[in-house]
Amino acid sequence: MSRPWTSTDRARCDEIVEGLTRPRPMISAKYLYDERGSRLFEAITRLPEYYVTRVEQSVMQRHAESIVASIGADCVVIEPGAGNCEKARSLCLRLQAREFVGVDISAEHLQEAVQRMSAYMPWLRARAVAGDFTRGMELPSDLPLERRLVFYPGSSIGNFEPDQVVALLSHMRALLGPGANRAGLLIGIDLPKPVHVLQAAYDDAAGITAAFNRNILEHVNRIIGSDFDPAHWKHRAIFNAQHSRVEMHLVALRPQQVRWPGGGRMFATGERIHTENSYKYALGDFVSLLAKAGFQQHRHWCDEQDWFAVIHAW
Ligand code: AVJ
Repeated sequence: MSRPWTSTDRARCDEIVEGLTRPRPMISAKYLYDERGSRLFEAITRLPEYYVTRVEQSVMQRHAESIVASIGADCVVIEPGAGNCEKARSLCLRLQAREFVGVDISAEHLQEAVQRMSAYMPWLRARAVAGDFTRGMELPSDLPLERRLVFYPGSSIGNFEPDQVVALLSHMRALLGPGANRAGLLIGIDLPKPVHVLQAAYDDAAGITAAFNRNILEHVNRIIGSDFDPAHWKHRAIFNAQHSRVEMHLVALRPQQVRWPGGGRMFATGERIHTENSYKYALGDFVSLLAKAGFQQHRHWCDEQDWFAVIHAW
């Protein structure tokens, strides 16, 4: 590695090792998204079984006029976890937004995506900010305080624990700035639906989600210097009805010793590492969380099967 070792690297290592050495081992879902993981996730969004992206897009398309009318003109769109900015691009176009700020941990790709946006919409001032919004990042100091809209599509909020969600939503509300002139929050929520649909969406026939899940081990190997062999782990997705969430796990296919500098642990056959929760909120439950975070009013739009909701809250 050519990059100098930083205190953030240290914190990441400590966090991962702490999770791996628990009686019920886990790795935070954010480590699914290295370079390869992000590419695999994009492949997931095109799978026939993964309805999430397609249904959200169809809701945004079908109800575009009404969504745009609800939000209003002259917006400053802020997107945490912007990635390739594809969803923001069509939103900014429809809204005829004034400014766009994409925030993401990996700034390189974001920078390119943001440049493509400005090329496509010459009137739009588009900028990239490197940062982790869950840890409180800084927006450009010259960003207008008026008419701010936080855009959080894709049901990404479903990856957080319900007890973190209110804090996160409050944080988003704080980004909107003071005053009554806020444009609000536009957020995508994946709703509860038949278990076989969820099961297929998180365990597709082509095995892309399995590769995506196993790839977390290669990412972890690079971060903490461990020697996980992904071939010795099987992908498992289960719907936990009690918590209304899809869980991803990696199941050990044989007994194995995994080592890393300064430690390691034994895994027995069948032992699992929990890698992701994807919560499915009933609309009313999510609206209560929004209210707790200070969003008193909302409008929402769904597909005809009520699989996915796009909510505008303010
Ligand atoms: C990016 C968090 C919305 O939970 O559906 C896709 C991630 N995990 N397949 C989701 C994911 C497995 C995805 N989110």
